[in-house]
Amino acid sequence: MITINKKRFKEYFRRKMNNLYAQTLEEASNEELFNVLCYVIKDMISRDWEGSRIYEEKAVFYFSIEFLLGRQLKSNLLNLGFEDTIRQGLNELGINLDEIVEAEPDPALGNGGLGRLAACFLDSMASVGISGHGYGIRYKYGLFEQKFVNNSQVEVPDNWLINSSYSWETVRPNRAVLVKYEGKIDMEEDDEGNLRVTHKNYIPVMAMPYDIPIIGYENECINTLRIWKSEIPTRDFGRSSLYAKNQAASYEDALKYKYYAEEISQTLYPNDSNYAGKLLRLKQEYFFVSAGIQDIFRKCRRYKIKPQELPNKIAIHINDTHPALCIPEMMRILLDEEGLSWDEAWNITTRVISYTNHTILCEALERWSEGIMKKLLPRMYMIIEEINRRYVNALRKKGYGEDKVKRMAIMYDGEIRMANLCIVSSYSVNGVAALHTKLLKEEVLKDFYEEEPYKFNNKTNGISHRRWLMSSNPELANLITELIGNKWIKDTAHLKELEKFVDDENVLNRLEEIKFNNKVKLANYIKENNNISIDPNSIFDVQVKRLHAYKRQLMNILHVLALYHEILDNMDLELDIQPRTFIFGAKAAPGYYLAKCIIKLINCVADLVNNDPRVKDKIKVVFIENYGVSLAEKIIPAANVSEQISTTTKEASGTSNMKFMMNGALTLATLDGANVEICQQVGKDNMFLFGLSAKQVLDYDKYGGYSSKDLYHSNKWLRRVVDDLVNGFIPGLGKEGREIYDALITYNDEYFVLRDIDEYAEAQQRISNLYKDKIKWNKMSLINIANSGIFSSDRTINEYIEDIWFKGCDEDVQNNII
Ligand code: 7GP
Repeated sequence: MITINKKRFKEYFRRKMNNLYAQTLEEASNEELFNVLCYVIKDMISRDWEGSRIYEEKAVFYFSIEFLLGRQLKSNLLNLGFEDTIRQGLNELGINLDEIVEAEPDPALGNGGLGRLAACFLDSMASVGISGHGYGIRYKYGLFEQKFVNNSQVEVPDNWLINSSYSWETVRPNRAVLVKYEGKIDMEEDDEGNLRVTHKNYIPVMAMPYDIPIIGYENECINTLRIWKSEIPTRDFGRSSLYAKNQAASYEDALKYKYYAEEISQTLYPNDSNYAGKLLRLKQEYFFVSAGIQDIFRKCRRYKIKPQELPNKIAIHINDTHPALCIPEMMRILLDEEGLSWDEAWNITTRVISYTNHTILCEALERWSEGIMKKLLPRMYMIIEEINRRYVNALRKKGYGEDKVKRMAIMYDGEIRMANLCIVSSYSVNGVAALHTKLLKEEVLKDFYEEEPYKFNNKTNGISHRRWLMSSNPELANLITELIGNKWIKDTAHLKELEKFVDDENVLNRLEEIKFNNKVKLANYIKENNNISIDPNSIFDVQVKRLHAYKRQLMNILHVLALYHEILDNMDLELDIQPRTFIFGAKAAPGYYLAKCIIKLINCVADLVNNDPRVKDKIKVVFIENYGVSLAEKIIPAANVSEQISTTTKEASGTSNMKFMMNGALTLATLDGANVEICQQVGKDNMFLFGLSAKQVLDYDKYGGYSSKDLYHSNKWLRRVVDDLVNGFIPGLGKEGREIYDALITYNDEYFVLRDIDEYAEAQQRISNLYKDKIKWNKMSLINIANSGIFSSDRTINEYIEDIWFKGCDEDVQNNII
């Protein structure tokens, strides 16, 4: 058990400051204080961290091209149980812990949902106490920083490693591995008739591992997130490092080679749910996959685990298709290095690898051109080709028509379809919410589901309640513990006990008070950073997530515009409008023009509404710049309304919906993604539902029948707000308004914004009415908190462990296709 003593901590802290910076505490900046605190904590956990690298049970390796970690200090202190002692100790040294917390860089090594989920999963794997580790990329630049210039988004590089290192990480040069690109594959038979595969003339890149400790909640389990940095080989990897010597004959060549290598881990691709098909991205994917799989084999060899034992000893999980090359890379090592036969290698690989799908949007499905794969990764290409050949043969043998074979093939028409590769080669394929999994089975992956139904399963997403409730909303967490004891911390199902207090006015008032305090804090932040005054007594109505047409921020802002008209039209009547603050936070992918136009629209409407004295502050619009994990921790505890308004069927799960609910916000939602399950938990009377059903959307998609133009012509208020986009009503909005208008009218409103907006406005009206009844509102809020326990990522991870990772795959249900 790691313990801490205040007096010794203070002494150690002073000494460490002196060791590292040769200065006193008084001279140190907040950044330096953070670094010192971080090293002190690392020293304290080092023994447990080392110990956790020895496997007694099955180890899980979670491969993800993104880990959106957020700051680690507070969450580490919480999990170690050190926060109070360290806060007091620092206080006595004249240092404020909260200021140090803010000095930590926020590693934004992810875009949104998928990357943040991976971070919550690491936290939960450690907290439920399994040996579960992450593999990813140490991007030099994380997700860009967002600035607004003249109301438009401008991207600034996120130089989070400004001091070239990150205090939580430990670099391990002796664990560096070599990743090979390009070149050519030679196959020779040796004297005994065995095929020997050699990769010649390749370009070697060194993968340097940086380890970040992942600390479990009060359980001494410390796992590792290992992220790789790309470099030119600086140590001897045998014959391979010859490349650097021979090829880099001139200074210019040497520079080119350095650039080639370092570019790989330079930047995170800023696309959320969108596939770009860039060569560099494929290099990145192979880079961390190859390094990780080699690393796993090195560990297994060290522990004398034979290849045949792997399915009982390790589980490899691939987070979406970006790490799909785990499959051919594992095959390569088993075939070329371990000397196994194809059938043996295939048997092992397909009992180790499991796969999660995160989206059904077709623009997100990865398809690599065969030509690119063949040139960049010749051995991967050969192995994928062989998997495909066997698979297609097997399908034909079953007598399937060419249409079906075409749909299911891994390689078709010059392209490699990574989702198909993953489905064929994994023993488990899961969606991330019940509705999403149903759509995978019945629509998107129907052929595969019919073929191997037992592979498919659902794992509804979850969030770390430690970060998203205990750490970001301590007042609420304390109230909960005061009311029901602390069992809920280790098992969130206990939150249900809060329902006992649903008629307790005293408790309801305290809930309201806590929410109010959080709102005041957020209002202060907004005043300081956006210079907008907002009233904490108004409803805080929040939509924070990536900007994407399917998430329909557009519907939200068009409704604001409609409210604005309503206020102006009825000035003499002094409309009884419940004061509202509409809060947005969203980054758009830099190349996503429509999304950027919507950002501009929101900012321009904000200027218009906030500066019109006739509005008398009844509505305010705030677009908080640079939304990310750290801001989410400030915003979510302060929300009254959670906007989860995607076009039904398009949002696979959503996870902010769960965070808001757990913090007592009421959800305004379509029955999409995990909103469906939120509704099952709280009942439809405790949220605000609207919009098309999944079936209606699917029917429109299949059979047509929707005309946004007809709606536009038949609905007066709709026509008015849509016309505002192009008639100069919104100052500062130029050609962006036309772009949005065209998406809605000329191109028939792909995401049914105009189709759903009437019902959305009605639901908003219900919210306004209900907010007047404070007791009722607080009751609903309490019911939401009480029923949010199921959305802890501990529950999700336990399901992955039980149904996938530790269960593994019986040989008799495995690859009965090939
Ligand atoms: C997201 C889904 O859009 C979101 O609904 C889900 O909650 C989240 O994954 C976690 O499962 N998908 C992505 O972020 C995504 O596809 C590609 O990103 C880089």
